[in-house]
Amino acid sequence: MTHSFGKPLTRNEDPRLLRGEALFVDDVELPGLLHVAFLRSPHAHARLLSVDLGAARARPGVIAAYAAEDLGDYWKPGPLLVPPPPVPGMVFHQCCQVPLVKDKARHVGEPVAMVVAESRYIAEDALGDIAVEWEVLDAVGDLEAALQPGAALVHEHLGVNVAAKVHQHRGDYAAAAKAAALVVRRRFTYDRGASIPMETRGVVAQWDPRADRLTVWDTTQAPVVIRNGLAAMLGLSERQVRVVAPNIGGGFGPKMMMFYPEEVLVPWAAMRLGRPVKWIEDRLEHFFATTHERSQIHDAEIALDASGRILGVKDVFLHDNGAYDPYGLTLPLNSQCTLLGCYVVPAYDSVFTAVFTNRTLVTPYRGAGRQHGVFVMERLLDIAARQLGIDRNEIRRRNFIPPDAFPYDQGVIYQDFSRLSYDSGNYAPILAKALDAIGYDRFIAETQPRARAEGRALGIGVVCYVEGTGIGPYEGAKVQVQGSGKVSLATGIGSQGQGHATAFAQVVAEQLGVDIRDIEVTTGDTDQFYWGVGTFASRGAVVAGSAAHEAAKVVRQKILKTAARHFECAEEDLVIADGKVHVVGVPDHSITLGALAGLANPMRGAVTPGTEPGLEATSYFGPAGGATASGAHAMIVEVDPLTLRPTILDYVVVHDCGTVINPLILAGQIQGGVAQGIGNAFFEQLHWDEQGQLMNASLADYLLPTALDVPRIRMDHTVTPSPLNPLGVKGAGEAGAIPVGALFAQALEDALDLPSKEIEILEMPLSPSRLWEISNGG
Ligand code: MCN
Repeated sequence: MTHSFGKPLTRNEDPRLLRGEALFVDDVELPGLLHVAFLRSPHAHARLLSVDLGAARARPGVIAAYAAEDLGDYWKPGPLLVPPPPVPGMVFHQCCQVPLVKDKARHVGEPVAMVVAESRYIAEDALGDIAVEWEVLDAVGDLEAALQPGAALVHEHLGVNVAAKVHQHRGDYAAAAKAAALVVRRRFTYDRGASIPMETRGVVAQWDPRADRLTVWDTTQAPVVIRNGLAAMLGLSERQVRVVAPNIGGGFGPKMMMFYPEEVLVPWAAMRLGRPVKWIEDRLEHFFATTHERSQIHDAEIALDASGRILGVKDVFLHDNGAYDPYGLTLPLNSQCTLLGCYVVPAYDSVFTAVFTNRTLVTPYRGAGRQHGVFVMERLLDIAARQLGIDRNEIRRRNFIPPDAFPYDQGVIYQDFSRLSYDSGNYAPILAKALDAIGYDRFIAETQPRARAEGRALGIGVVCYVEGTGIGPYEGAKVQVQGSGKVSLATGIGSQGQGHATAFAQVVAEQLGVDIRDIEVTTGDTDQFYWGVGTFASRGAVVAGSAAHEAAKVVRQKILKTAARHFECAEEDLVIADGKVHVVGVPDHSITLGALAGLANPMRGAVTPGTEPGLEATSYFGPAGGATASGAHAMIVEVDPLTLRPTILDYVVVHDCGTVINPLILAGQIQGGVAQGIGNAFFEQLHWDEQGQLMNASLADYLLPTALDVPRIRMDHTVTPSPLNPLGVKGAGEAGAIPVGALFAQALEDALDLPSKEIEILEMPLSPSRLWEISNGG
């Protein structure tokens, strides 16, 4: 058999992407295509008094202009995408975004009016013709001030800015704190960043009156969910809507949001006008209108005995929700659950308050709230280790969940609404490998003292984390052997650069014995695969990969059955390899899979009762629970004593994502995640003024790491297969990004020798100027 599963094969999809031949949404050109521009609120919080579209409508080349009242019955808030978790006693207020502002704008950039014109230029010019009267209100930005009596209200009818309050606890934290030899209490803050995919969002929609069908090309991570939602919102049947998510230049979570106003308005306009309509987000719009992530304030404490064993953790935190909450509580719930990390925490008491603010909405962004939990826990452990005089790695070792304790029940409700249970793991070898690879002992004994003697500020950091991956509910896959001998595989998830076309082909190739170059994978087209959920939570490999495996297994059986009839032999005597089947020991006498597909779909005679024509199968896979990946990141950093600019001298990732499908793709995923993590830890931060105006909404002002800032990442893996899926895989898509903040904080503290001055880094992200203030006691 041709084995490709587990091999570092280059990606099937790359040649087309590299040659610039791949279809992205903006490449969709259709006869009679119209273009859209949106008038957006310039205010963070303002009552809309009037909108006058007269002059815009009169501009030559403008086909239509719409405000909220023009939408009629189609004006309604979008759906709640993720219902609140079943945590007893929780509070949750649902306030979903509307397509166009009707009564008041709740963040800068919220769409107020839409102009459809013969070109984008004309549409943009017409925005200047629209007269809007506003009554500007106080903006809610600061999380703590938002909860004070008398604060301006984002949603007046609620009477508060509380979007949700969720308390989860197990064990008796008060007793743990009372019995503790040490209790460390600190305030940690994690500030907002934007997601900056190379490709911004975009939608093209076409209504075909002959077929009564709507086709929508959308930069979405969840085409099936968009199809279903659009059908409901536009009064169509699901069969009347086709959503295609073609090649997408990065999604990272925000393109999972369902629905953005533009995603509904563009198809609606295409149906109403009977002409195809396109909207491509520009970068400025992206900063205001595409979801953000990150802002949280944690007041956390850890109680330990004198040997450094954790007795309990308490955390009270605020989460910035932005102006609406269609995404439910996924983010703060992830923070709440991921804080527990790789450790035995006998008592846990955590309560979060999600706060409405006059800022852009938040949805998951690579890591999806997990960064915060890891940052808080790893920082608490660092501080506790220092105060107890225990080595920072040793305190982690002493608290690791032991390998024989899995499945490990964490006793809290997770984002998939099940009780969080780690399926498998073995953390000590991961930490040992990371320490070894980074040369920890030698660095502490020799390198750092020598560097300090030379006046150089070198520091080392090592942190551990878990990543909840591979959650349900399900994905499906259809595998089909064509008469040409080529194999097709279709699944309902979309791809944004993860290499699915190759990795899933490797899964199928393992069963069907074909070259992966002969397997054509289609993702993100609802006409190709009807059911699905989406690409998020590092679930593609686990859930869609397993569905592909199951479907390929059934096709393999069909191949064997058909070939056994053909050769008049037992199925057990057959070998499938190199796209052919032969009887054991007679490789020269073979039949191709294509010929077998023909036999399975005969033009004469009869198909045997109980047999289906063709060599194809559709299977679904729904995991019983998430697959918990884990890892350790280690870094050596040098800080310029004058500018406080850090340079990463070495970076090591040791990672366990169970069985690996393609080590090359995995390496790319980790490398990309770390680069994003570095951005989030040291470069990317959104700055707002008191009126809720975003001050750095451009790539000149919002800093991204460049190739010079991202080092070569050295990687190693351990393999603890997941018992919850047939491949034993765990996800890996977010692992690179999750622990980088915690790692930076530890390594920078070490480099600047801050503990000797009793200075701690308790916030993310950092910058040279902020580091200067912190190290000078600010
Ligand atoms: N993989 C593997 N072996 C494993 C695990 C994963 O070979 N044990 C491979 C998979 O087959 C897949 C890739 O690694 O090709 C990522 O798989 P997985 O971890 O299952 O993640 P998803 O496919 O669900 O992708 C989503 C994940 C998330 S949540 C974010 S955010 C993210 C990420 O992937 N966004 C990305 N990686 C990204 N990469 C690119 N280029 N662009 C994005 O938008």
